[in-house]
Amino acid sequence: MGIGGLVALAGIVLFIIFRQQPCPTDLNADKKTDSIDLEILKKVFNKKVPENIEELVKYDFNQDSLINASDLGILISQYGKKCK
Ligand SMILES: [Ca+2]
Ligand SMILES: [Ca+2]
Repeated sequence: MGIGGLVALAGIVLFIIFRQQPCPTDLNADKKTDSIDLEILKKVFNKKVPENIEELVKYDFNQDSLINASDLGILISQYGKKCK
């Protein structure tokens, strides 16, 4: 395979990765953001996110180390939307 083939292949791989990027607000991974995700966020609402705690990092959509109204707002902005 020549360099052109490699570049084409890399492009395809990147395209697939980009396409499969999950929605951060889809917390139960059912490909949409809805009331279930809202309930999940409620359980961790107002918690601080210590560094290196993977469990909580996924709820902190704007990565400000707090799970609060800002993150709720991001979830609401995606509410009812399907993941691509
Ligand atoms: Ca969901
Ligand atoms: Ca946050």
